[in-house]
Amino acid sequence: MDLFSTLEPVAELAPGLRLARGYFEPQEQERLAADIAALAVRAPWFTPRMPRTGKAFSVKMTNCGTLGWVSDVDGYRYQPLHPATGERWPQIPDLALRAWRELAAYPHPPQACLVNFYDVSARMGMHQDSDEGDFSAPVVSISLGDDALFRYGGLRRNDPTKSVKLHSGDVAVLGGQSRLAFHGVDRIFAGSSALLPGGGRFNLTLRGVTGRKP
Ligand code: MD3
Ligand code: FE
Repeated sequence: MDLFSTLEPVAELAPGLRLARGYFEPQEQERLAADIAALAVRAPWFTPRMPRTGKAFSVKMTNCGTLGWVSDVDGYRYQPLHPATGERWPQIPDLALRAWRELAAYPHPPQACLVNFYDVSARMGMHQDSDEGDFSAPVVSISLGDDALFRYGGLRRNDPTKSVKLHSGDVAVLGGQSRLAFHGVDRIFAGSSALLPGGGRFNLTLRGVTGRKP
């Protein structure tokens, strides 16, 4: 029994923004990382692009669940099929669903799980997660692999920001007053974790999308 992780509190970083440090034990992190590697064989990584300009994101993405988030020149949207294969997205891994059940405080299972892969040079600019029709569902974020420097602010782009380092196994819940807070990833710390064979970071975000059951 790992007393340290058992005693680690779920910290509230801002109203509605909770961080469960070390929620997943190392063995569970291994299993979830393997699930994601297998998932990415069936639903290959794609490079999202900015609407209008077509500029590529540095992060690679795939999805699991009923709906997946995609972005291309036509815009951001949720869709039931992979943009390249035309197949439905694979199921959300059980361990990720367990985190949602234990931490989301929401009566329905998630409809979407966006999976981001950051190589050590990838970043994500400050943005709001506002493509979901239902903001009563929180966003549950799972970090695996290298540490990330995460930045979050308020409801306006120019509100002051704070930074926090996210480690492999940490789970953040973005709900309540923080559900629409601006946030982004400023950097990945190369070599900080041995979980992913080639280094880098996976981030899973579980989401409700339509306010209906999946
Ligand atoms: C807000 N992903 O895919 S997860 C996204 O780490 C996205 O890949 C980021 O933003 C990532 O839309 C962040 C969501 C999240 C996690 C932790 C937070 C938002 C947060 C901590 C504080 C504030
Ligand atoms: Fe986001």
